[in-house]
Amino acid sequence: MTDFDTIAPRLAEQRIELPSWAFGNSGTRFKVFSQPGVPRDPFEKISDAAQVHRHTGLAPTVALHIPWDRVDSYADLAKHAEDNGVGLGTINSNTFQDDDYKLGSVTHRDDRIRQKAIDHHFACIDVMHETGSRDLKIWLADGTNYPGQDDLRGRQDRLADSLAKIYERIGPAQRLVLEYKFFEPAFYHMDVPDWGTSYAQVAALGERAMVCLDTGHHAPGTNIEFIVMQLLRLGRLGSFDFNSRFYADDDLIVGAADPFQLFRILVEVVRGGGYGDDGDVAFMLDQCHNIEDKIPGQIRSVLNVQEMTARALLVDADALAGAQAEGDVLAANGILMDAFYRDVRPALAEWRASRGLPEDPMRAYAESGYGARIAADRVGGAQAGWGA
Ligand code: PSV
Ligand code: MN
Repeated sequence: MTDFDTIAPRLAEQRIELPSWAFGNSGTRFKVFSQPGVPRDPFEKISDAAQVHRHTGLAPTVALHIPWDRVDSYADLAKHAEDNGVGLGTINSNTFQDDDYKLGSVTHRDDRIRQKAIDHHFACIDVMHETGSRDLKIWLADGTNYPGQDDLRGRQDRLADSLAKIYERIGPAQRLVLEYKFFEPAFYHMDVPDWGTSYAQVAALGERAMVCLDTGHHAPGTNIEFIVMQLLRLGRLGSFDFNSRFYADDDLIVGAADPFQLFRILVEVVRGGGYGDDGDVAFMLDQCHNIEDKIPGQIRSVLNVQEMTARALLVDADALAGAQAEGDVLAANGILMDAFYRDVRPALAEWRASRGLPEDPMRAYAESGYGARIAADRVGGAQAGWGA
């Protein structure tokens, strides 16, 4: 069995990007619950995100969503991030909250609306130049609700055409990452419903176009780790949007609903060379904390990813390869399960302490008084929400 000290150095390679929108109010279509101390602007979101990194050392960058995080000066926002010990990361576009996009954005039949959606991505690329961001992440709400509503193939062709225009605009060190989702908000078909469609579209663009895998965007029962393996094998896994779900796109804390699935995913990430300094996969969270406190919700999330990564690294790869070669089904499965059942929490607490981090980041945050301070200070103004 691999011992913890052997894998410990690799843990320092872990970087998990936080979504700015996780710190705003969120909810369902039934109710958005507000919480005291919620940020009123992107600067306050960054300050909150910085708390997660301060206590865990795991989350050095924050992803922005445009236009939710539009500011007058991105240089000032980047400076604010730097002053707080973090940086700005992926830029997420948004073509799902404008009346013009009711029937589609980059797939729309109307040239004007299609161009408007393309121009929005150009504006996001301008932001990327200012923030120094590497990735432009595109998730499209485009799709239809009723059979016959539109020509599926025509929409796919327009999608390809629009993406080509956007791709042409990104800089040589930047990447376009296309996220897929099997349903919602459209219910009959989505224009980018699955990894295959995303892969087909990005492969036609060029080498700096990749797929984003959001763990909540598959039909129940989908073998997500197989998709991870395949995209790494094809060299097209650009990023993860981590979260967990019981039913649909629940956006719950990663590793909460199905810890074993997170383990299986991370085993394939490690196996496929996607982890750490050797890989160029962006590990992002895409979650909402509707009823729990947001900052500790994010701390819990990055710790869940770290714990499961440690277990994935602990898999005895040589023994596993041996058992597989022998066709020893039970031994191979047993080797994997041994790593999954290892309780790495005490070793991780020690590892943190050895790096000057709190042994228990959840407790350290609670004792820091930051939550009470923002609740007292952030009075007045409009709290940020999903969509504001
Ligand atoms: C869509 O459900 C999604 O996963 C996309 O990543 C969006 O950008 C994000 O949620 C917004 O929270
Ligand atoms: Mn997502």
